[in-house]
Amino acid sequence: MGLNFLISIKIHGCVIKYIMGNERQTFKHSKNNLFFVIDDIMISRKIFERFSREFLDALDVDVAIAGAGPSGLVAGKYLGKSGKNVVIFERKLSVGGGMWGGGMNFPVIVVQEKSKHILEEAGVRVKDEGDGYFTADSVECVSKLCALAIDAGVKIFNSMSVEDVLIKNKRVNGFVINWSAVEIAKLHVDPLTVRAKYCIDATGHAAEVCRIVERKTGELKVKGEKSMDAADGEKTVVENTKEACPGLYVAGMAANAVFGSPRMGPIFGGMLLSGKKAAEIIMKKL
Ligand code: 48F
Repeated sequence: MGLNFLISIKIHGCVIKYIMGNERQTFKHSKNNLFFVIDDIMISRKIFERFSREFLDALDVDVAIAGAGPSGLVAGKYLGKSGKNVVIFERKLSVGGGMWGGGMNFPVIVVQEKSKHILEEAGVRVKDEGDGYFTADSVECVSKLCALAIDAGVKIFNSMSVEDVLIKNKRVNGFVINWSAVEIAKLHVDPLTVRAKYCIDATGHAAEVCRIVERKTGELKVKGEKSMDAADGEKTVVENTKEACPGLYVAGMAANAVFGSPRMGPIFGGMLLSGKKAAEIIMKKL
């Protein structure tokens, strides 16, 4: 509520009503019609006001996730669905990480029987190709996994990178974030900090958050991923989904990078199951 003034002007039979003050809006009355007249500054105001509200809500959360690839989106979805306050920071403008391109840019991914339910819960049309192999359209997968995470209440901030962690009592207690544009332009701009009860590194092959912890605290050793072996990679990515150091969990390809297991290419069942496992472990602790 604020102080508002109503200004009413009649031009060529049209009554223009302009409300000045906090509730600023312009309406044009013409005969029985009411037209909404767009104010450029109101657009800026609405964007900034909503962003501010949502960003304030993200400053102190249950779970903060770095990376909105398949493992991060799935972890977020299950945590969000259980009522936890979850935020994902994604460096790029787009979510989905390495899922969009399927295999070598053929926009199809492969999943196994035991993981296909995660795609089906999102409404993805999974095709049985025989012999235990199932396929899905990679663009459909990203779109629907993202929609499911958002519908579960997860807030995704794109174009924001995790550049450090918040450490308290030798435990990871949150992320230090900055605009990706600042990072890319190498501008000397100090970041902001968010607190989280639990953090997940879902940054993919680079395992960026774990590498930061390794470099700055020495508490963690990132072994580095091994060459392609789909069978072993798919098994180990789920096994490796765990707490990498106090307060910080790893999911997806980051888990195999930290614990020195193989990559697996465009079979995504392990990514989905890893995201789900990370969420389940953290849900038990919250
Ligand atoms: O790479 P990505 O898709 O990770 P994932 O969930 O899935 C791996 C598969 O895509 C594929 C594979 C499956 O067989 O091997 O590679 O493990 O998604 C990681 C996301 O994290 C973002 C990055 O832009 C991508 O969207 N990311 C990376 N570093 C940061 C980050 C960072 N420091 N801050 C924020 N986002």
